Amino acid sequence: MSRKKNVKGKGSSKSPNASPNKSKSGNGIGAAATSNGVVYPSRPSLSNSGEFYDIAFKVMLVGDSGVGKTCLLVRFKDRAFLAGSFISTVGIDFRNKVLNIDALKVKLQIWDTAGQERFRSVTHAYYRDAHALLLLYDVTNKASFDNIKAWLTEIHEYAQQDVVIMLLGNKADVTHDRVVKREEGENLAKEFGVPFMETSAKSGLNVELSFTAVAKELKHRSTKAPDEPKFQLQDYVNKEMKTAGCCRS
Ligand SMILES: Nc1nc2c(ncn2[C@@H]2O[C@H](COP(=O)(O)OP(=O)(O)OP(=O)(O)O)[C@@H](O)[C@H]2O)c(=O)[nH]1
Ligand SMILES: [Mg+2]
Repeated sequence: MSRKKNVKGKGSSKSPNASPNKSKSGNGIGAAATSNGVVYPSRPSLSNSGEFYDIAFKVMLVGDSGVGKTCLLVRFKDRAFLAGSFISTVGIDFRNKVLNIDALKVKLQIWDTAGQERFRSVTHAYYRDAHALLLLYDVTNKASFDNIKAWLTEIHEYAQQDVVIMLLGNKADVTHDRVVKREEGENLAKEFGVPFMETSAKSGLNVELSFTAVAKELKHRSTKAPDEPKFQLQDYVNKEMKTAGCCRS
């Protein structure tokens, strides 16, 4: 991802849904039908990156400015870390990535929002189309953790009721400046009934896992037979997760 400042997704001609008011079936994802907001192409479709996919979902990264949303996305998409000076996102941007989930090609269209207060009205408009939200705080920034409750209130106000939410405590690679304990994150997540993980965009800790887990949950919801048991997102994450100090990428 370019670190240049930009106001909308990478070139509105490439944006599948530059206007949040467009219908999902007309958004260029290659959709033929939608159900519960989930996009089903009638046949495998081609994403902007030239990759075929069977099913597509929108995921949004939200949280205070500086918690590492852009870095998390760049780590996931490009397997790189944006070190150096911090360039705050302006408005909203997106990247696509196709994952292989249980023999299906699942395209995640990942929206990277600006955490700064002044862009809040821009990002509110995108919430209602999101199938999943990754809500980040920074383990070295107490205020970003304290603001999680306010973010959840905002999410409940603007997002779909059944949106998948996952809480991520980012920058878990930092040891000496850590001010939020892992247990505090776990307890907050339990209080609000959302899955939780610590991540590091720098080391790659749990980055792939956070997106894969969400993709699995969304894929399972959209393809599961009525008598099939629900996918247990937190159980899956607990099984796969590595804790800070170890090194899953
Ligand atoms: N140590 C460490 N630093 C990180 C990590 N993730 C991000 N950073 C640093 O934190 C700063 C902010 O990262 P960004 O990804 O730009 O933050 P953001 O959440 O996108 O901020 P806004 O765009 O303003 O909302 C940058 O200087 C990054 O290098 C991480 O996992 N570990
Ligand atoms: Mg950013």
